[in-house]
Amino acid sequence: MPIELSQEVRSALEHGRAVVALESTLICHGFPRPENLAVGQALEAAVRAAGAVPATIAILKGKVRVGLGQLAMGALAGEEGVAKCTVRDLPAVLASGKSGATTVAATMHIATLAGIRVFATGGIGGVHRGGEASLDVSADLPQLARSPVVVVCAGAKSVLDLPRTMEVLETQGVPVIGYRTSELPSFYSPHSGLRLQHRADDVAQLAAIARAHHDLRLPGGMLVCQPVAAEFALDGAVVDDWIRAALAEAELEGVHGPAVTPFLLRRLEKLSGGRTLRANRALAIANAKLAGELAVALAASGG
Ligand code: PSU
Ligand code: MN
Repeated sequence: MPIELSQEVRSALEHGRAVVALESTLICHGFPRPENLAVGQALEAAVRAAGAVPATIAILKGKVRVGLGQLAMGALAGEEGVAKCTVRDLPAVLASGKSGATTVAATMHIATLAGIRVFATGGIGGVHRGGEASLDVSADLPQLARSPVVVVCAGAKSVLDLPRTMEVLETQGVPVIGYRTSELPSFYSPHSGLRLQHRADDVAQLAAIARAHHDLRLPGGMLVCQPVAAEFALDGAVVDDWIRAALAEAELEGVHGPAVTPFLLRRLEKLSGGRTLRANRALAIANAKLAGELAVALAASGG
């Protein structure tokens, strides 16, 4: 198999220790350089501080890498034009011998191959606004129905159509658990107005749900949604105005397909004077920490 585990990740998995997968699209397309490297490193540090081993996943020179050293992460973060790889892109990018950043969907698939069961990210992809006509629905959603990984996120951004995103998750049988909330967070804001059926209020409760999910042998994953911390949260109505402006620009410039999410993130950063970036960073780090704590709790109980 063209998949290389770092020594540290391999050894942790062999000994049943806690490991947390991290994605690389967030590094290559979610944050601008040079801050992206600092974010990638901060996510790994947060996982370590919780007592787990971080496994950042990316394609480097045609190889799937699970666990990047400092050098590899630095090279990836500094490289321009790294391909954004969702599942359908993996075969061609691997065969080309080039590098690629993995989205939530691609990272979930690779984490499962490697035997990793907990994954932290910022926000998942979902049904785009107008998706009922364009059919622009992120591959993250069907992948959540296929790969048995717990994904810790801050919900999905309100650039998406959140009610339809929740409908697809329900249809696909993906459990969605609010962490200390009964409302779906909308990434920059803790609120969306959408109620969640299930919540956990501490890591032990979360681990109990994850264990039950695993024991049931459900074919897919589970989503844990943690709201952004209050001091970084942005007002939902204000963000919505920025989003509408950013979407209008995307339309005007004819941006579509995989370029949409990175384009909107850059525009929101400009429109908010950097506030969306700070919120994004804070929520991703908090998710890495929670994923680390969850992985430690699961490892302590033998999975
Ligand atoms: N959400 C963010 N930042 C990101 C992404 C999502 O706030 O960088 C990335 C994730 O890797 C996610 C992908 O899997 O965008 C979804 O892209 P698309 O909508 O093209 O499927
Ligand atoms: Mn898309």
